[in-house]
Amino acid sequence: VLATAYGYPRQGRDRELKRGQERYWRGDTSIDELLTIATQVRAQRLETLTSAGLDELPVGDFSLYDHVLDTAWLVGAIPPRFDRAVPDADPASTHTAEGGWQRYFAMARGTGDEPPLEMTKWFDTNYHYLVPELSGSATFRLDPSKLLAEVAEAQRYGRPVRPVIVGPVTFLSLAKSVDGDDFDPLALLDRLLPVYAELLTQLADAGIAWVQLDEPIAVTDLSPAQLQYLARAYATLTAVERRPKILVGSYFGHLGEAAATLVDAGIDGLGVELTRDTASATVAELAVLPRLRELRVIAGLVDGRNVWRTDLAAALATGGTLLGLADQVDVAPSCSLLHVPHDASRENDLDPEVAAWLAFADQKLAEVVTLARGLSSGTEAIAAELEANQAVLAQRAASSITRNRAVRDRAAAVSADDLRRRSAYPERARRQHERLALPALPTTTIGSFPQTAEIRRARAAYRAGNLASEDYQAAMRTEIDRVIALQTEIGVDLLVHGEAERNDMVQYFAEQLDGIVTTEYGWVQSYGSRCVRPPIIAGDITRPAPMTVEWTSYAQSRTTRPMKGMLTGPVTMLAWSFVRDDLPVAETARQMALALRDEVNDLEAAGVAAIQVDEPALRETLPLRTGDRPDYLRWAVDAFRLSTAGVTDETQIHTHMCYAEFGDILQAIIELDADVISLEAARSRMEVVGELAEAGYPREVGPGVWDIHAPRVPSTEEILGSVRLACAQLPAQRIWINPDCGLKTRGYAEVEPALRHLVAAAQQLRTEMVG
Ligand code: THG
Ligand code: ZN
Repeated sequence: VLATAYGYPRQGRDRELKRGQERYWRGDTSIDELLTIATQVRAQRLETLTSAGLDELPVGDFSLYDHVLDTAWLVGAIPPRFDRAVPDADPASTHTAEGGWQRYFAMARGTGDEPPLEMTKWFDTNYHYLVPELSGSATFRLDPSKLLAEVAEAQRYGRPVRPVIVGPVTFLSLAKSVDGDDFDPLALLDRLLPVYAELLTQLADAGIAWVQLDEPIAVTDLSPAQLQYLARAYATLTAVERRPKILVGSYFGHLGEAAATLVDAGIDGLGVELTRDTASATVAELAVLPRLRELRVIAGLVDGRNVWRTDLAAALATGGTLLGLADQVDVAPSCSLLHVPHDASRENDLDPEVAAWLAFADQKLAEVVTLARGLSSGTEAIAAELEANQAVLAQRAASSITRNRAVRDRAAAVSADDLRRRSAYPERARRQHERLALPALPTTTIGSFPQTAEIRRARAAYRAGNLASEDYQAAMRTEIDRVIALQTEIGVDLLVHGEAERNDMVQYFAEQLDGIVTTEYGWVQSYGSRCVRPPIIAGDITRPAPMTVEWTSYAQSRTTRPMKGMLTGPVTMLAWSFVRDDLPVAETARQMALALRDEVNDLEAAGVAAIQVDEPALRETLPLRTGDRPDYLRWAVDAFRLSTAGVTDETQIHTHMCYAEFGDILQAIIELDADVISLEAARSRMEVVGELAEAGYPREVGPGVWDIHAPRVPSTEEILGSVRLACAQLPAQRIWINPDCGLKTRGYAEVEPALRHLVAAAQQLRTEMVG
């Protein structure tokens, strides 16, 4: 029984790589300096993996931007537009050539003229990958330089090395057609497979015994055609004469039918997820597999995407069941450790009780090694570890942090009435319109205003204890005054206070809620060089004091125009945090919703007439298998409604969503029963409005008319065009005019003119409506 892993965090313990990347992109260092930092980070990783005691080292998971982009490069799937954008790069150039790197980063970040590859969520995680672009005429060509160099580097550590590569079916399934919707990139499989075949031979020549081809797409609902592609791919690859043994990696769920398809195709091994949610399904699927006795199985017994210590005894029991079934059973985390921070022992400010429950990447490696030892040598060999583990789990289960009687009682008492507004929308709308007295086609923004260097400095100084509380308050109030004055002067109808006091929209609330801890060093890569520190929901959630009421009331006191209260919704709070594994997530959502409900009600009591509860992540945590979706959408919608339904008819509830295709969840969006929803729409030319109209969306909507993710200012004409498009599909009385998303990443140089254009468009349309 070997201990191994599929991947490890790649930004470096102190985010050295992030700093190196950003310096290089700014033009402050050469590519050689960046590559030197990358080499040091890889050495640090290999050091960690070997000294943790792994018997077989994963390699190839490191990346200077994204592993899907690396796969595109590996197989030569470079869109022609980037050949043109970086013409100096020799088309055959490898990562070792400067021109090659320029083109690589052009694909990741764009150039002056050429937008980058699209970015989207890696399955249901919080990691974003770059979407490969393929046309029907795409050709492939192997460039294994990066992988082979990393293999050679890892082989110096004296242990077997197993390259981990995105498999061909997953790669093509994640790619996007640039030849319209009728072209399915999977049709390119036969052209792609020879490149993978050639790679296998080169890896064999490099002394590689096992290669891992990851096919996480196989844990989603596959069509019969996709299953056939999977069968064809692995029948072809296993037929390659000179090759390492092929292990197919899967994670984020159980394999279903795909398991038998893969094994029938002749693969030599299978990596399967066996964490608490999937263990029983996976064991059942494996038990009936043909040829299981000939296979190597890597058992993903340690949850690779959450931060809790594993129940070692339970994992050993699952592993023990497998030992009777497969030829060789090894142990690993369930997926790459990319999704968790480095080292829990580094956190100094955590409640020591909670700290003992945590396992980040380094602690997970130790658990994997312990489990492998227990499975090969018997439980006596790890008696001390088991005992310590049981003590921690028992302490956690008995802790007052994980069970708060009052919270449990309140959650249990939630009734259907608590999820329902007092009146139906038409009556609410009448009262809200009377109270707010806004013009037709009202204008508003999504909440945040630019976070200037001055604001960041004040916040940092306050946190470091170098700015007195009163001085910080004064600085933030001055900023609020400024933002209000600007909106008033421009003529925005429903104002916001600008959120200068907030860092991250999830972290800000997490820091003020009990039952949630935040970390000092718990960085996780989000995309490229960008990282987040997800809060950790450790126990039952309570709100010790109002969180936003002071700031919002102050802002409202400074203007006669209505001010919108701004909150992050319960589903997004969970999606962007590490959630508990000792309570159903629906229960945690309900606790979060109750805390937010109190905040919403307090804002209302303070005289705030419109309250926005953002749910940008509602679509992102949609389960991968369609069968699991209704249940998720039920509790997610209920949590939103529980947060917002406590107000009177006169209080207008807004919500906001972005970064997603909404098509799959239109019905859920309607069921949220928000009075107004603002949605990202500028890039797709208001497509979502048509979808909403078709779905019978009965309330108000603000389709974004300004794509704030791009550094450009839309003209009044462009905005007019967008609003006219929207009004052609839904009644103008139900349309709002607003940007796509918050403005915190933009500068005032863009925000001011863009808001002026937005208001000018609204005014012109109102005149036309009267005339
Ligand atoms: N907050 C949280 N999670 C998120 C988002 C968010 N997940 C999805 C999406 N938004 C991810 N987008 C980003 C955008 C920017 C950054 C991170 C994720 C970012 N991070 C800073 C960096 O790496 O330099 C660090 C930020 C910090 O100091 O906290 O810029 O909005 N929770
Ligand atoms: Zn947004």
